[in-house]
This record gives sequence, structure tokens and C-alpha cells, in this order.
Amino acid sequence: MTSPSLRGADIVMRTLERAGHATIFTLSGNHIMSLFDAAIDTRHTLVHTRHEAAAVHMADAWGRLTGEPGIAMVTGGPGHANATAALMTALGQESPLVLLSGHTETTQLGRGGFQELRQAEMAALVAKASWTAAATATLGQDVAKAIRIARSGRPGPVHISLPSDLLDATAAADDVGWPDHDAFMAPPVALADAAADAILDLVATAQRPFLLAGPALANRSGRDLLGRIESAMRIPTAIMESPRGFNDATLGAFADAIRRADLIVLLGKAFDFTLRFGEPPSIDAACRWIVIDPEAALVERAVREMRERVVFACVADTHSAGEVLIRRAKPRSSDAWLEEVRALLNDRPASWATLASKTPGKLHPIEVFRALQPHVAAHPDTVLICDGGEFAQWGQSVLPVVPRRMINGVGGSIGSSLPMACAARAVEPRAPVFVVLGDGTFGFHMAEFETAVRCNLPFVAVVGTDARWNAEYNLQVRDYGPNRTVGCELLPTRYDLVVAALGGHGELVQSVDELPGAIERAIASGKPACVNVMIESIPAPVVRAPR
Ligand SMILES: Cc1ncc(C[n+]2csc(CCOP(=O)(O)OP(=O)(O)O)c2C)c(N)n1
Ligand SMILES: [Mg+2]
Repeated sequence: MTSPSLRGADIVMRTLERAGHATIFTLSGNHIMSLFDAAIDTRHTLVHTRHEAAAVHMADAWGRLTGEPGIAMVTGGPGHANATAALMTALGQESPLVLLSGHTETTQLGRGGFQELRQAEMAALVAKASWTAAATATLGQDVAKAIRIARSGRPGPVHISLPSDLLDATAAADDVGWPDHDAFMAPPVALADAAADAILDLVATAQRPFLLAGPALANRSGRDLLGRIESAMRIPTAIMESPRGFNDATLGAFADAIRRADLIVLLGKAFDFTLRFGEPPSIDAACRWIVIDPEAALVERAVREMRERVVFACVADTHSAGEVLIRRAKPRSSDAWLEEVRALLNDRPASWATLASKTPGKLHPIEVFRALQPHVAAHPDTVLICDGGEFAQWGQSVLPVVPRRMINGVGGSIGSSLPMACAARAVEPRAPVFVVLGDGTFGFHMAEFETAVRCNLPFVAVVGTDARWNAEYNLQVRDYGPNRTVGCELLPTRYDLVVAALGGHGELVQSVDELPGAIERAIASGKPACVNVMIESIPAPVVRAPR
């Protein structure tokens, strides 16, 4: 008797199911209709979107919030090309996800096949790993390998192209190589006790040590880990996840603190432009460095850049290394430096307390966030997503850094937040999901409000409408002069009406008195909602300690 056979598409879907994945963010297309068909016989929910980049941003948010790779599935050629752009945000933000792209059938390759494109090469530049599946029977192993790579070491996006003929073909059930449990897991790379002790000795002899973490720790478990490191070692810690680096509005007068450090410990924080390449005067020329990183290449880069100033470097997984440091830590004798840095990071100018709009019909950004603040703080599981230029920076500076806060991140790409809010609601059924974003940024993925309405994924987006790409406008004023501004103007568009037309709830706010009621009605609507606030066009805040 011959063994029953399985379609490639069924092997992919069943493998995802075995790995515990039930939600797939997708947009249909010829190459992947077999996967849609296979989803019917598994327990997957397909959240289908209005742009492939949005599907990837949703998988990205899923990865950041759950720690498990989000799954995005798109068609080949143009679908894949659209999706690839969004991988940069996930790569920069160290977010685990798997992108499954349909692909020209193997029999047409090199012959001008339908939507033929060198997809794996294209995605390789913005992914941890990227390849094209080669056989039907091993598709499950491809999927397991992608999940393993996405979540191991420094998390990140992984891409597999799936040729449509391999998905349509069948393999005898006996020939299918199902991945076992371990195939989805990467062996941990631990920090040895002796290495931890050497690091702790160096920290003990420093006067002003500072531990910096990367975006992979910008989540509930990462923030908890850093809090425990701070308590056990009594040294200041910070997460660096913004392309604004030392000027990240979240970090207050960070630049004034880091400038004085005599030892910087990088715990999974890539040595890069956000650290101003360690150069004086931003960093003291005598400052020493310790590098703990899951990636050998990044350890080598830091050593190449900082040379003998690197006094200890090793490859280890960030989370487990943090746990070893906590377990073996001896607290420092004085908390003076820790308290000094905490005060600098929490520093916000006293003058902000009375900042208010001077323009009738428009609010100052800080007035918006004063009103939103209690709503963000009200629930321990609130998701807060900040996206865009100057308006969102005010939000990052004023709103509480809740454990589930997400920003667009080190990749520096704006526009991901509306899709991310959809995914956040798919992860979190009850707690509030807020987005704060600029009006330019709103336009990237506003069609996802239709997805949110259709899939019943409510959230509240607060958009600051200053009718301008203000972050870039400010660069023009700074670098070329106020008479040489061009190409950054927008219209004061009624985004609230756009959202209402798509089936959501819209509110227009033109005075500070209208705002609390508008936010409350937006939440109470239970619909995807847009609070469109007309704001003054104000540059982002940069906090410096008083001299
Ligand atoms: C994908 C992408 N395109 C362009 C930019 C450059 N950029 C950064 S901030 C910004 C302006 C954002 O405008 P808006 O959302 O209205 O926020 P505002 O600064 O006006 O508050 C632009 C164009 C970018 N970072 N990412
Ligand atoms: Mg704007």
C-alpha cells in the first residue's frame, strides 16, 4: 500500500501549527493561494491586510510583544518587494519574525517566469537569514529553521521564498521530514561564571559605570531584567532604541550622564552611530568598554572601533548573561552615581509644566500628552506605540515608559505604527492600545484602519496634525536657513473623517478643552479610532542638564 501524500502548502501550515503559531498576517496573491487553502484545514487565523509592508509590521509587533516570531505571508515578486521594505524596521529593532513569500515556480526560473525576482538576495540585506526552499518534503524543516534563527541570539527577521510548484506538489507522508521540538530552538550561549566575575570586578573598580542595552530588551521581560540588574549591581542602565541616540526624548538628559561615564557595559547593544562611535566629547576619551553580545561580528566591530579601550568582550545571549550578572553581583558601596544618573534621565525642564499653545485652534504637543497621560498609565498592560517625527518625540518624553511601549526604532523608519496597533490588539484582548503619530506618518498605512474595522481590532490613534513633515522641515531651517524650506508641507487633512469613512470612530480636536472628552469617546466607541488633533508645529524637545 502506498503511504498517503501531503501537499507542500499543508506541510508549511501544519509545521506552523505545531510551533504554536495561529495568527498569520498576510495579503493574498497567486503564488500563495495554496497556503490560504491549507489554512482552512488548520486552526490559523489569517489577518489579511491592505499592503504587504503592513503585514510585516504586524508580524514585527507580534514578535516584540510576545517574544515569539510573528508570521507574515505575502505573494511573490511585487508582494515580496513591498514586504521587504518593512524588514528594515524589524532588523533595526531586533524583532523576531518570519516572512514567507510565494515565489515563481522552479520550472520557470531564468526563463522570464511570472513575477520572477531574485527574492532571497533582495531580502538578505534586511534579514538575519534568507533563502529559497528547495524541495516539498523538507518545507517543514525550512519553517522550523526560520523560526529558530529568528528567535535565537539577537532576534530578527528571517525570510524564506516558497516556489509555488513546491507548495502545490505532494510528498509521500513517509518522506516528509517533520522537525522535532529541538529544531525550533537554538542552543543557548551562556555567560560563564568566570567571565561574569571578571566583568563585575571591572565594574566594581569603576567610578561611574553605565550599562546600555539594545532594542531587544525594550519589552516587558527586558525592562524587568534591567530593573533587576540595576538593583543587584547598583549601576545605572538604559535601553538605546532610538535613531536619535543620545537625544532620545525618553532618556532626558542622557547625553550629560553618558559623557561622564568611565566604564560602559554594552549588554546586547550594538556599537554604532547611536553611540556617536564612542568619540569625545560625547564620550570621555578615557572611558573603558565591556562588550557582551550574542553576535561575534558585533563583538569584533566594537573591538575594532574602540581597540584597547575594550577591556572585556565576549559572545553570550543577552538575557541569560544578564541573569548570571544578577546572580553573581555584589552591590556597589555607594548609590551616589546611580542616583545622579537617574535624576538626569528623569529630568524634564520645569518650564514644561506651564507650556501651552499660543495659537487659537491649535494645541501645543505637550498639552496633548498631558491629557493622554492618565489613560496610558491607567492599565498595567497598556500598549503604547510612538511613531513619526517631532510630535511623537514629545510623546516619548512626556508619556510613561510602559513595559509594552514600542517605537519605530533604530532603523529610523517611520510609518509602522498603525499596522503595529492592529497586531497589538490581536495579542492583547483587553488593555488599551494607543498610537501617537504625526500627520505625515499617518498616511503611510491609513488603509489598515479598514483591516482593523474588518477584523475587530480596536485601538486609539492620536495624530498630531501640523500640516508638515516637521522633523525634516526643522532640518532645513537648521542646515539651510528659514528661507530655504521646500517639499515638507502637507494639508491639515481630516484624518478623523478618513477613519470614520473606513468604519472607525473619528474625533477632531482644535482646543485643549475638547481633548479629554474626545479621548474618552474614542476609547468608549470600542472601534478603531482616530483623535485628530490640530497642533502647533513645534520642534522635538532636547533635554540638557542645567549648567
Ligand atoms: C520611511 C521613512 N521615510 C522618511 C523618513 C524621514 N522622516 C523622519 S521624521 C519625518 C517627518 C514626519 O512627519 P510627521 O509624521 O508629520 O511628524 P512631525 O515631525 O511633523 O511631528 C520624515 C519624513 C523616515 N525616517 N522614514
Ligand atoms: Mg507633521
